[in-house]
Amino acid sequence: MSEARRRQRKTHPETRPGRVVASYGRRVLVEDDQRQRLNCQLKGRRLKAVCGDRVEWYPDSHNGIVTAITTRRNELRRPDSRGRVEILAANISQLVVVIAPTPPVDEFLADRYLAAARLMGADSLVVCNKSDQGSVDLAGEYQTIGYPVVSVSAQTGESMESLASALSGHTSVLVGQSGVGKSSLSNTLIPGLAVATQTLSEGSGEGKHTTSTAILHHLPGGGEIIDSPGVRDFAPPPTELKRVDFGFPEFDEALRQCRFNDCLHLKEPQCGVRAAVDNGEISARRYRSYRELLHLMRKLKENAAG
Ligand SMILES: Nc1nc2c(ncn2[C@@H]2O[C@H](COP(=O)(O)OP(=O)(O)O)[C@@H](O)[C@H]2O)c(=O)[nH]1
Ligand SMILES: [Mg+2]
Ligand SMILES: [Zn+2]
Repeated sequence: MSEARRRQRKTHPETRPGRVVASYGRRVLVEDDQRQRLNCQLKGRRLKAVCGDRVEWYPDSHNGIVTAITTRRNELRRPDSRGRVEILAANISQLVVVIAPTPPVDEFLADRYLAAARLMGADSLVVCNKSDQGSVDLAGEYQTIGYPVVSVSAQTGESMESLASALSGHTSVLVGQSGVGKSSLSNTLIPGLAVATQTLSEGSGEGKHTTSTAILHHLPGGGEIIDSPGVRDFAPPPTELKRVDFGFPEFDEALRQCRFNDCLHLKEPQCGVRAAVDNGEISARRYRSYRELLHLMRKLKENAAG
């Protein structure tokens, strides 16, 4: 019997598509096409689902059974303290990097998030929050590079409609340093978020662990946000050294001029990127950020190797 035939025979007649909107180990919350949410069990030991997964499931007496997970477009991963990779969410289409006048911007961190977005195949959006406190130079720099930037205030509500429209049609995740206003923005964008989070942790009886679980929310203006403290604090996963430059879109043109295909743009002769830095086409600050990220990836690799 062919593999396809075997699978066909085993498929439950009521199998239908769904979306994982929260995951609690062997138990997941699945949403159907009518946006009804119900508890499901994962069928078999080998299935592992995360928030954002597209799945196949069928209803049984009380809940549902998830039988398959559709191939992921991408994964939001984070290396944990022991160097293992934890998958926080899947199928992200847009990473929203939040910066603000206060606390002082960690420029390297913001660059790193934007690089991670491109490396994982997601669009990026820069949100400059706390516009009531003034502007941030880095936002202008990002605009010059070509990143979309919106300036908003979660406090006064200024330009929140522009943000809502930039989120519509996307599955987004908000990231950024502590204190920039990610929770405030989420609470403004998602009516009832604070209440929903509380109810979920009470209902599951899993206490503190549950509040760090990623949850997918629909936005009133269209689009979805995957939210949790865990995903907000995500760090880019280890990346092949030669791929790090892909995280800096304004290098694209210049790196085609490098003499060597495996040029890391450090001390190699005839490097197009360094030439572009010298003549001002690439900012020296972004180039330093690139070198810092390269250095970080090298260290992560060494740690992983033991
Ligand atoms: N002035 C001003 N303060 C804000 C704004 N958004 C958030 N805050 C404040 O910034 C602090 C950190 O916000 P929070 O949402 O907890 O940031 P998070 O750590 O990124 O989740 C809180 O005291 C908020 O009240 C804003 O648009 N303007
Ligand atoms: Mg917060
Ligand atoms: Zn080079």
